[in-house]
Amino acid sequence: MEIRPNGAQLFSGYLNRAAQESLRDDIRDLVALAPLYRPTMPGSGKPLSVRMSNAGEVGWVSDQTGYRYQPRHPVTGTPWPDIPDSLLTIWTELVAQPHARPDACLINFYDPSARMGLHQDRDEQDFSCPVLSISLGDDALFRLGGTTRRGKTQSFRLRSGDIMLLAGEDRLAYHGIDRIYPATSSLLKQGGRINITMRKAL
Ligand code: MD3
Ligand code: FE
Repeated sequence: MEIRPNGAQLFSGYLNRAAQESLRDDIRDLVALAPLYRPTMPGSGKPLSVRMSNAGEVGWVSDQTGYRYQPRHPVTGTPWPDIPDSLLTIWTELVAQPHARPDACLINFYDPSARMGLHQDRDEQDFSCPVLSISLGDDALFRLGGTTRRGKTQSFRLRSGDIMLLAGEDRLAYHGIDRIYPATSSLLKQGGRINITMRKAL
């Protein structure tokens, strides 16, 4: 479903339970190789509440010196693992532009108290390439605004198995996660929420 003309599309319930379980297991294997770490804010060095890891040629990292894409894990120093085929298949199913291939896959893990403030994703080279986002685990309250910080915003509840495609004008929309609804999914034994985003960063 188009949630905005020429912009964000929400595929509610795109992944069935078996597909969610299989992706969950792929993410478990991935974070065994590239452990979740807690990024810090540029400037202040304040820790984010979301823990992160990546797959792909490059991964998005944040530390006291800034935000950037880099080829190695900031804590272990190891190259990021490959993006699992299961994720590349989903990209191929939903992204029309045949030349666009994701080279970065960011894994965000939210415990029940984690949030993500309103921000734009502007660290990628080519904003004409869409971002694909997959939600797993507990429900989240997602907020989508316009391309300026002080515009109207709309809120949506994202559930396990939902996929959002951010293309067109909404590729540069402000967005954030206001809250997690604890214990709303049984997918993750320890609770919490995983968000996977695939992008072309380079
Ligand atoms: C709108 N992730 O990884 S997913 C992010 O749930 C991020 O973890 C949130 O913001 C999360 O950068 C929101 C939906 C989403 C992802 C990327 C977008 C919305 C977006 C990029 C541009 C515009
Ligand atoms: Fe974002």
